Amino acid sequence: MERTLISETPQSVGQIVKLKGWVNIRRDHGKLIFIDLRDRSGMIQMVIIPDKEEAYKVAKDVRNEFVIEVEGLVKQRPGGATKEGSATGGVEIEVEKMAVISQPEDVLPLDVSENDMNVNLDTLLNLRHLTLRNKKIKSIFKVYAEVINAYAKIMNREEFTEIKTPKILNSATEGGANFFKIKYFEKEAFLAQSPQFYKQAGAGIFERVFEIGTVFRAEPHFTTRHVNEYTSLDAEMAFIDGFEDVMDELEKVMKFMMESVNEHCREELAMFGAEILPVKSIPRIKLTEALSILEKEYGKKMEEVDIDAEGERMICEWARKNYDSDFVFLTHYPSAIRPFYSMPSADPQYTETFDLLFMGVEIASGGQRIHDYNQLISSIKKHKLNPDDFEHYLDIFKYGMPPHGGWGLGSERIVQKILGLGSIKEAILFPRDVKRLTP
Ligand code: AMO
Repeated sequence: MERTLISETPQSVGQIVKLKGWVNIRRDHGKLIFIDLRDRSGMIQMVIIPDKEEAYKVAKDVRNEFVIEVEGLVKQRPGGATKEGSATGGVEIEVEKMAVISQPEDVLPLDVSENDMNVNLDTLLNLRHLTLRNKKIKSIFKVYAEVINAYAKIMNREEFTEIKTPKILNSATEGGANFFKIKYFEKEAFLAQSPQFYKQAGAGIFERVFEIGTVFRAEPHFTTRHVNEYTSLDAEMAFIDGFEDVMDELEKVMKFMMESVNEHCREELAMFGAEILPVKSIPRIKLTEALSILEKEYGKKMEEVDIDAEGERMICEWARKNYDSDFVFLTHYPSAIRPFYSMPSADPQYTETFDLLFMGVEIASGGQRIHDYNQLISSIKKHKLNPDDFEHYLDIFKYGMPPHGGWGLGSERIVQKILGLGSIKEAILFPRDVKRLTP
């Protein structure tokens, strides 16, 4: 008999089906044994009665997380209602045959059958292979997959070509100190902090490129929004008239992404009590303007022209109040705090760059890039870097490069914020932080 998926059982009422999956939980009521079976498509309640002697014998030894195979009759449940804490809804299985495929070697260190698992972050991550089996925790990654999927879909629709760029580099892309140095045969190399140089090269070839790729940051701090390895959703587009074009495009992307999650992840959003506001026109505010709003409305004064995590939270609160928007662009960051490749504004103290904030946190950075070879060399020098270290990057601009710009968008922060997760690490299957290289 072919395997039936749990989600397909409502179409098989009155028939015998074969199911395979994990025992989510087993409950005994008098002589009856109830098992909630879990497979990739859902969960279903099964009943084993003593009359089915062989199946009953097997069921008596079955515990949570056993992998089993059953054959049984699909029956309409009385009232057709979903029983709280159990499974599928309208149907259940009256088991005829049961066999154990695989069983845990050890006593389970925790129970993953609960709807809300009350464990601390360390336990959640230390026992990741197990905790990820929990329905609610697993559902985070359904939303994650939808975010990635939607990104690829909209980028393709907008005629961006998907590229993959190297992650082992001979120089640090973003500068600063947060790069990992590695031993590369006889040389030293760097792990890519972003695909910046290569996506710009891509824009000089394909006009429009995007990448979904792993990047590495040697951030030494513990925060709820930093990890040392994350998946960046990058884009670069040529023939722009200014960095407004880049923001227009990113706005389209965020709108599509939020609509897709809303449409395809209803159950997952409900589990987290999450609500996504429709994305309208995203307000664009100069950083200097944002700083005066912070000072006037929140009594917060920054020492420099820059914004910190608290300021970002406040500005998002302000945008929600004044624009009914969970998103806000901050624009025109000072050149001193932006990478050397950023295009200067008419007032060269500032740059044609932006950050996109979402529900209190920065999720993307981007802007227009310098495309003139000589201007780029002088910007490298102005940032106290050595043009000799950027020989191959500079080659991109030697042979005709159109005006271009793009963004880097942190995929995990989007999911963290949509679902209201306490830490970004909850939105990563196997996260890496300063102390964590396992599991
Ligand atoms: P930036 O360094 O601002 O820009 O990074 C872009 C976005 O990546 C995410 N991000 C992180 N997520 C988790 N952990 C981290 N340690 C971390 N660091 C960054 C954030 C951030 O907004 N090349 C430029 C982008 C560009 O201009 O195209 C860049 O990498 O969501």
